[in-house]
Amino acid sequence: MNRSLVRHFVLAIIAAGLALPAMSQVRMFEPPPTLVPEGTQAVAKLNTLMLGAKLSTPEGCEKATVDVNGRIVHVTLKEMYADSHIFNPAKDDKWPGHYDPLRLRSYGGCKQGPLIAVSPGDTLRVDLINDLPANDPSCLSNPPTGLSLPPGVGCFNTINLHTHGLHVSPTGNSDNVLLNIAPQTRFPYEINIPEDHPAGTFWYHAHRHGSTAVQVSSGAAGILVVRGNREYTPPTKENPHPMADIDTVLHNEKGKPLAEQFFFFQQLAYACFSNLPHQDGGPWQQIFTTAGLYNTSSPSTPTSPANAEWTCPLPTKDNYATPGQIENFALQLDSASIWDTNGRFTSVNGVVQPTIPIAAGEIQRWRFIHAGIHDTINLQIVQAVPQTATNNLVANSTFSGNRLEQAVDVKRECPTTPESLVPQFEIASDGLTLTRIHTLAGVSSVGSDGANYLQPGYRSDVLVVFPKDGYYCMLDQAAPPSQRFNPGTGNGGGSGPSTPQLLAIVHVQGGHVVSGDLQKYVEDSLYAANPQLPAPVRDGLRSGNLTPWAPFIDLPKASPGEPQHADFAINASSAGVFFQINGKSYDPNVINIKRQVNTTDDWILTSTGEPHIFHIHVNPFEVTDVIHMLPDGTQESIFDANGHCKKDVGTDPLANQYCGMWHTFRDTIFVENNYHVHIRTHYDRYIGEFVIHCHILDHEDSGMMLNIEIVPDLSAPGGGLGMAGMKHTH
Ligand SMILES: [Cu+2]
Repeated sequence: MNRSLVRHFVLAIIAAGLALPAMSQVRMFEPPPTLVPEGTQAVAKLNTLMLGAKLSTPEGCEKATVDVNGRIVHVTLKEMYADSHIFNPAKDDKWPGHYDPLRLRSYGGCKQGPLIAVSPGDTLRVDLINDLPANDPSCLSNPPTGLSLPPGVGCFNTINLHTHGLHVSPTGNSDNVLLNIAPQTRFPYEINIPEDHPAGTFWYHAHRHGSTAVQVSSGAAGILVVRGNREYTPPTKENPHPMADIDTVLHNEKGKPLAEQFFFFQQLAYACFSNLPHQDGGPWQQIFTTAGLYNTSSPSTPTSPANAEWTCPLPTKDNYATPGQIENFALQLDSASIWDTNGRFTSVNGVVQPTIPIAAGEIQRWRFIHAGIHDTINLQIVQAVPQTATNNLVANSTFSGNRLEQAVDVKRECPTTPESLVPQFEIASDGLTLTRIHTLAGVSSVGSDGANYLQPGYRSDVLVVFPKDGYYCMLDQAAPPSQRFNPGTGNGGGSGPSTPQLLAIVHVQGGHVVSGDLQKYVEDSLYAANPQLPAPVRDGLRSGNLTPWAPFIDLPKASPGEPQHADFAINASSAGVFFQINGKSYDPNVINIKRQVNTTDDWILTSTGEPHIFHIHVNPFEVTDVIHMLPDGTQESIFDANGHCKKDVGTDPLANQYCGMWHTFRDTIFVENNYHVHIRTHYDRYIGEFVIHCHILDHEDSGMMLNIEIVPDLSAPGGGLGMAGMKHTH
């Protein structure tokens, strides 16, 4: 640690001691950091854009800037190391107020980047400043041995920016993830959002191959919301499905927009290292845990430091403890089980287990964004048992201890039963409005049945309403028993925690009691609030029909030809472990798939060995079917003729997360073993080179990615690009 780092660290300790709340104090929900535009014209526009968003300047945040001038939204965004803190309820945490110190690479210096709001037709300009140190040992041709970097992983200070889910150009200085923005340089992005772009919940994150997981798991990610004000207009012969935005329907009878909240879920995988001076092989080799120092020689036995919770001791002159950092890919990220064992908590807008207030009977739009890199979040909301003066763990937000210790309290205070469950009324997935409200409800012996299954990269917009006063728990339900991590055997991991985890507390107070069916209450409220709609359209709202506001209904049949394939597998041989799609690890110099613009393809997605998560840039896809491949060789759709999950779906408890996806449009999808996920996509409008990859981001960095190029004309020389063979050999 050099002198200026020591000074920063000391300042961080002082800040922790003086400014942070005590352990027993409720941590209030914080909206995401939001930019304040300069200039009156800009304020006027942003006020209409950022409905209800509270301005916030969380500690540790360096101000990014935004300037709105007509249709141009100009954001200056710095990726930098910044010091901040995060709550850690572990009993042995020694930091004042249980706030561990962090030093993370992030956009704007907050634990997440600022919320960026745009409208269809806007130009989003982002001046991305790479303020990370130029001295980057992970980028040397011979990196320090202590980093144990797998092939292709490294250059942790080289960055770029991906607008996840946006339908924009993937080339030049638009949404181009093949760029390498070097430390101490600046890059101007110019992203033209088409006039016909759907409104919805999107996000942005670092996507430079080899450093994506390190950066995203440390906060180089933020919310990108596209707001729309296109009112319903009746179809015409020329335009059978005019674009209309669900935003124009989500208001009360007086026209006041429904309050909305963003939940940006992060899995900040920080560890505190013991960096000995002049250590052989460089720093970042030893992680403090409750079972001693964890390093690459730690065994995989249940009692090993490799399976123990990470700790952050107060620094002394002998322990050489660092703040919480993300610097060692192999130790911190590259494992299906690490998030379940490392003792870290999934945070919401940078806060661990915050409390969010809401009135009974108030319908709100909650926008969930899974910005983690590896672990599923099985999101359910349940009513807590009544809180009293002597029994007030939920009311005072004083669940203490690690996740295993908290699990006992969580199960007692937040029981998951058919009676306690609060349904979620999903109106959009991956930012795209659904054709009908998808009700997430129902509890089985698995506990997570009917949960909102959020995989890394997913977004889900839900309407929520709480029937009466009291405390409610937002839970990350446990993975199904067969998928839980089992130390020592190497089984499982990744599909959720091994015990239910508390994500947030909802405090319902005031308002009015809702008795009876909550779905009917929500649908009737939407009906009552929208008398301007033609009768049949308005009537549809009363039965959950959102088709007029869904940007996509059904793609026409695919163009002639064989379907495309993406088969994910981790292949081990004597030569090493390879993360591959279609038997190949990522090679930036190869175009793996070339297709023609304005054509439509069917794709079949498969995973071998363990599940992976398919993500494609630029164009969303339609889920056309999910086929179960039975051991006897027969194949069976999980859906019935009406697109509902068949009753007996699966001996595989992970397959139920496809229920509700039939013919929905998405940009990211879970691919379970022994299932064929059928999708259809139209390569609309944009040509150029972009990527398909596993959204388990440590898999992506390790090679689970391929290049696809969309060309003007497949049958023309060079794909019709005019300069055949200019760049790539095949
Ligand atoms: Cu994967």
